[in-house]
Amino acid sequence: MLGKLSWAALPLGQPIALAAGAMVALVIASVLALVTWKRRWPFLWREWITSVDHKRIGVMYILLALVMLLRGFVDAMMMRSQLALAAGGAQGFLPPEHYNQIFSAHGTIMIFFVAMTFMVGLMNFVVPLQIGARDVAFPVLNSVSFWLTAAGVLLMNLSLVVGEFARTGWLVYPPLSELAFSPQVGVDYYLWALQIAGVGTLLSGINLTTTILKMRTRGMGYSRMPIFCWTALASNLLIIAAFPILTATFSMLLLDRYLGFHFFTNEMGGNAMMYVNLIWAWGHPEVYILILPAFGVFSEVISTFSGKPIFGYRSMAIATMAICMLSFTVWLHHFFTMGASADVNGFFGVMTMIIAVPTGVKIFNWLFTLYGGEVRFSVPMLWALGFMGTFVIGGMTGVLLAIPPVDFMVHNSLFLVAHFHNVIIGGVLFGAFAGYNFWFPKAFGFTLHEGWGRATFWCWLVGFYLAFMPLYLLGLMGATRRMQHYADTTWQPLMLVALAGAFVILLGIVCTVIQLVVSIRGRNEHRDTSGDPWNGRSLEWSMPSPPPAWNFNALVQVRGRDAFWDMKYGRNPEVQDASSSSEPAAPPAPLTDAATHITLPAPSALGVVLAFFAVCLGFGMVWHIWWLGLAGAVCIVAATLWHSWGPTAEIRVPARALKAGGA
Ligand code: HEM
Ligand SMILES: [Cu+2]
Repeated sequence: MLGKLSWAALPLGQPIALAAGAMVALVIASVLALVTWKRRWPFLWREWITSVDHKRIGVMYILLALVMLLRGFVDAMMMRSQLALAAGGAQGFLPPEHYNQIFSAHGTIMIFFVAMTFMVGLMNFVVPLQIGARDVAFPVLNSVSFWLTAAGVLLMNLSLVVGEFARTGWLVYPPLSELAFSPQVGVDYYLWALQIAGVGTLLSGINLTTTILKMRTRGMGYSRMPIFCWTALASNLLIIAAFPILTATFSMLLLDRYLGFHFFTNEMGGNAMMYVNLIWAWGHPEVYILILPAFGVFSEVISTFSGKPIFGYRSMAIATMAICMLSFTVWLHHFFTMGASADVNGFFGVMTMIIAVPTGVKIFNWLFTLYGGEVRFSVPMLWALGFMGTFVIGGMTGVLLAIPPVDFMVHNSLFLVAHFHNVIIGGVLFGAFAGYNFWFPKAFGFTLHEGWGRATFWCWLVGFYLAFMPLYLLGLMGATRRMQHYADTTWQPLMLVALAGAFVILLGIVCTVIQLVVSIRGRNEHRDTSGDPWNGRSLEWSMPSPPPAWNFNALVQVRGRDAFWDMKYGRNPEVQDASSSSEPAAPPAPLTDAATHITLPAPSALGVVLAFFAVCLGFGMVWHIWWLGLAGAVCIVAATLWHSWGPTAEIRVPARALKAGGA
């Protein structure tokens, strides 16, 4: 009846996991109790859980990412402490089988549920506003995407208390992840959680791509889209192209594990190297899925806080699309040591270095945007400047790794760990924080506290350098990644510096939380009544903060780049492009589509219902509770059909209600 599930699945003998599980359960229980006590369930259900408003969904994605950042960071602190202690004969406090789960969970959570989730959240919130649309192309599907991501998060975190997580690293390479070497449920948790979340991501990619292609307001030609929309377009095209590869690869591994197939085993014609190729055919585009929207955020932030249009708009858009294409031609640089010929390695090394060219173009464009601008050092701008220095270092060590002979020396070492944290923290995470501080007032109607924002930034910046620069040295000294202890005690001082750095980052995380709390409590002093706290340039700043559910009372006609700047100050000669010269420079005329009413899709429970059944499906399959898995699958299909053929619920907002909404 319960498959492999028994009391033995609970971590009763592991005090750390038990305490962590109890803590999480306590926090969740108190939140639920508080909501019940305050009688907020109807409100939460109606306004958030079933919301199909892209802005609310974006906010929920970001909240989820911030919570998962805490979870992933706890893992990081444990690993850093372990490695600070376990030198020479010492074994530290984490036994190997536990340590292996921690680095696997850390990597998986940070990539899929922090970086990815944060970026998808930002794109959801911002893109429709910037292109002048009322919502994404498929609002209900958007909610489904979010809830499937949340289902993946829940399933993966369940492994903390029921069973265990994979011990294989965040990409579960076979043959280690095959049944013969990982007979427990860890790899299954990983696979089902990411399959479910991955479907959500793919749907969201389709949704946002369609939105950008089809929902731009009148006059918003491709060459007038804000750069963030260009990067979002590139990122979502990559999602559409890459995520099916991930799903197919995981499906093959699932078939190996559940039905005795031999795609990636060492016998019966299986080939583990095929897995490594496939997973990186998704994996390298994935890093650009993450970094491109961050580049977009920096473009918006740098041009806004320099008071200038972005320098080299056209080259920026072209560089973005070039990176998008090239990202599919470099995957082999992740396994130069696997045994391809020198020619093959050479080809992929050169292709990798070529990507540095469009990236360099971007860096220079940002520098020239700053040059001669009236630069304001507000919090989002600090993140952007911190990014420029840090990311360049990370990029350069990346070029080093792209040289196959060098990679043979430092592959699988802490040098590599330093490199990818250098680009992921210095690029994606800094971008996420820049965007969070930049668009927060738009979402909630008040700005975040400046002082605590600055403190957050400096802690992360200093903490990052302290925590990761030593890893470059350690890597060159021979320290490998994924090791639980080491014999060479000369490594220990650098490990201690890295631990100190992690503590400084911890301070940064504490500052983030304080910043949020202080800002919410002082929201009346920090009200943004103008809707345009930063003297913004694109359409999202043209409406009140927070925007009404329908975004625009009247859809606008766009006559050039930096559309809102135009509306405020008239045409800016610098941003005129050839295609617009024939149009008269009249003030933008609102289109009167809202003469009688605006139609909005009604809230829908489909997303949360599907997520519930998806968790049943995943949990059932992980524990071989076949009836539960089957029931989950059948209910998913049934609920989808029921929704598709059911009546379409809509809300009509009459025109006279719009005046209250503003602009
Ligand atoms: C915030 C501070 C962070 C610290 C102190 C930290 C620390 C670490 C450590 C100690 C490892 C294990 C290295 C080893 O195997 O020896 C690791 C691995 C990893 N980290 Fe982080 N990390 C942080 C943030 C992040 C972020 C933000 C991301 C991505 C968004 C990330 C992604 C990864 C990945 C993918 C791995 C590889 C896991 C594996 O080996 O399978 N980390 N990190
Ligand atoms: Cu790569």
